Amino acid sequence: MGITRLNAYAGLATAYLITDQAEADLVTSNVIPSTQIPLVIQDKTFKTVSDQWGDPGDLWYPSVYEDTTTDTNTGRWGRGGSGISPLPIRSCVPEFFSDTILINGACYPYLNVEPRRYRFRILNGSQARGYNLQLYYADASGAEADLAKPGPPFIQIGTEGGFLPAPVVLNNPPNQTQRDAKGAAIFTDPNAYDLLLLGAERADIIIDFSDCEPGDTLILYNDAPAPYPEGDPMDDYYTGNDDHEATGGAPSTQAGYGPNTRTMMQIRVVPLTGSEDPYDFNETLDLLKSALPIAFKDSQPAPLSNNVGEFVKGVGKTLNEDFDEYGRLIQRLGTITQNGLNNEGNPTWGRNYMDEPATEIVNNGETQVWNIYNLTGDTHPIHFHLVNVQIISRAPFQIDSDGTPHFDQIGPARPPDANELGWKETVRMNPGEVTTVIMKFDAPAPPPWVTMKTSPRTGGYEYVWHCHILEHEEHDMMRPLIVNP
Ligand SMILES: [Cu+2]
Repeated sequence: MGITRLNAYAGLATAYLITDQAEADLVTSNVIPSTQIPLVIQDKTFKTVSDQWGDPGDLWYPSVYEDTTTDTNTGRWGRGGSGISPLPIRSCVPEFFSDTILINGACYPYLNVEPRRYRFRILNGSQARGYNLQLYYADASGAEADLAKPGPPFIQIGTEGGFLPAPVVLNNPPNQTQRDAKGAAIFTDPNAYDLLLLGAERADIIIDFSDCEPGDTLILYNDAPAPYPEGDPMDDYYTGNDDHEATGGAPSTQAGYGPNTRTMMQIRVVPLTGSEDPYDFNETLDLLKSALPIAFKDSQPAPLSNNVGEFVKGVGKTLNEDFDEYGRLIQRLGTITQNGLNNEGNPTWGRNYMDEPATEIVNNGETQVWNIYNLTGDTHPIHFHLVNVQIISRAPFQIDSDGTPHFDQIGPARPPDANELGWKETVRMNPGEVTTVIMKFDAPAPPPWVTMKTSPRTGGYEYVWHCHILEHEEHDMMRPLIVNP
C-alpha cells in the first residue's frame, strides 16, 4: 500500500492468459487464429542527464526536477524558470504521463507478421495514460504513420471481462480522436475514438494481414489525449510537436527520434510460410457473428439487466477531486452523502480509503445497481475487485455554478459502446457523466482446505473498488467493498 505506482513503474508488467473450453473450441474450429501475441503497453521516461539521482537511461519518475543545478530550462523537466530555490522534493504527483511507450518491455519495437490472421491480447499497464489505438500503413520513411492510409481493421472479440456477446469491427476506417477548438477530446460522442483503453482495460482483437504484401510496413498508432479527455499538449509527444521548454517541458521531437507517444510499434509484413489461413477477414467476421454469442453464453454469466441504454436508479456513488491536508491534489471515491468540507472550504463527497465506517456493504449473492457520478475533470477507469460489472448507461447530470451536484437530474442516457457489452471489470467514467453499472456480489466458494476469513475491521469479506490510474488509487481513490458472508 502506497508503493503500487512505484512497483508497477520500476518493474516489468506482464499478463496471464486465461483460457477455457469455449475459447479452445473457437481455436480448434479455426474461427479465431491460434497465434496470439500479448501486447502489454506501459509508458516510461528515461533520464537524459547525470546527476545525484542517476544517469542517462535510468528510469525517471517525477519525484525530483531533473535540472536541479541551474535556473535554465535545460533538461526535459527543468524548473521552467520558476525562480524557486531550492526546488522541493515532490512527495506525490496527481498522475504521471511518461514520454516513451514500451510494448512488452521494448521501446518502439517491431513485429514481423505473415499475410495471415493474428490475435492480439492487449493490456494497458500504464500509470495513467490512455491509448486510442489505430493501425496505419507507414509513410515513405517507414517510421511514421500515414494517416491517410489505414491498415487492416480490427475485430474485437473480448475485453478484460472475457468474450464479447458479438464481434465489433474497429479501425474501419480508424477514428482519430476528435478534438474541440481547445484540443480537448470530445468524449460525449461514443464514436469519437477507435479502440480506447484506459489503465487496466484489455482488448482481445483479431487482425487479418492477408491483404498486405510482404515488404509492407504498418504503424500501431495512438492519439489519446493525456490526461483523458481534456489533454495537456505537454503530454502529447510526436514528430514536430510544439517546443514546450519555456514551461518546463520537452523540446520539439525530431524526425526519427523520440520521445513519441503516438508512434507505438512497427509491423513488418514478411512472406507467408506454411499454408494460407483458411479464413479471411469477411469469413472470420461471418463465422464470429454466429459463434461468438455461443462462446459468450458458454463462458459467461447471463447479463443482469436488459435495460441497456436506460438510466436505472440505484445506489449513488461519487468520484471526487479535493486537496489533502498538505494542499496536494487528491482524488477520492465517495457516496452521494456530503462528507463535510474539503481543505478549500467547499462541500465534498469524497472519503479516504481508511475513513470509517465502510460505505459499500453488500450481502453475499446480492445484486446492486450503482450510479457513479464523476464530479472531477478526468475520465477515471474504475476497477472492481471480486465482481465483473455490466454497464447499463452513461448520462449527463447537473452541477450548479456554485458546484452543487444534483444527483437526481439526469439528461438522456446513452448505451455502452458495442465493445463494452458483456462483462467489464474496469469501466471508463467520464467527467460530468453518471455511469450506471449492475453487478452481483458472489463471493467465491473456496476449496475445502481454505478458510474464508472476515476482516477484523469490517466483519465481512473485504474487497476494494478503486480507480486504476495508479497515482489516483494510492492517493486516495480506493474504498473497501464489504461482502457480508
Ligand atoms: Cu482516477
